[in-house]
Amino acid sequence: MDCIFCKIIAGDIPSTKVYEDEQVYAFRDINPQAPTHILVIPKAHIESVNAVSPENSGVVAHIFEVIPQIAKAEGLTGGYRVVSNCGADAGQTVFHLHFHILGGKELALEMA
Ligand code: DGP
Repeated sequence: MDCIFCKIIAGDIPSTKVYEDEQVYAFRDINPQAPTHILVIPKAHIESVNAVSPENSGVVAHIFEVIPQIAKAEGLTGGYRVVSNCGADAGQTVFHLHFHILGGKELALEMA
């Protein structure tokens, strides 16, 4: 499959890993928008939030168990933001479900 994030999971494209287990992979964003900018992705290819279903939503729940562990390990004691862009209008550029963890500074409040 021609998916950048599937290639990262497979090790065909290098990445800076911050967490991995059977279901989930997390790595540093190549174009950080904050001092800490990590992407958390399911190993199974899911296109976007729109493709989450009863059959695959277990991994999404698992991702939200993993995110606080990563935030703690990264020292994001002051808080952090979790973002998933869904579709072109939201600026989704990689069509493999991913959650941005942004932190390490006081983030702007504008959401749109
Ligand atoms: P989004 O715009 O929500 O689809 O975010 C995609 C993010 O993926 C964007 O912040 C840049 C990041 N990204 C794209 N290609 C690569 C890559 O090859 N390596 C890493 N580490 N990040 C990537």
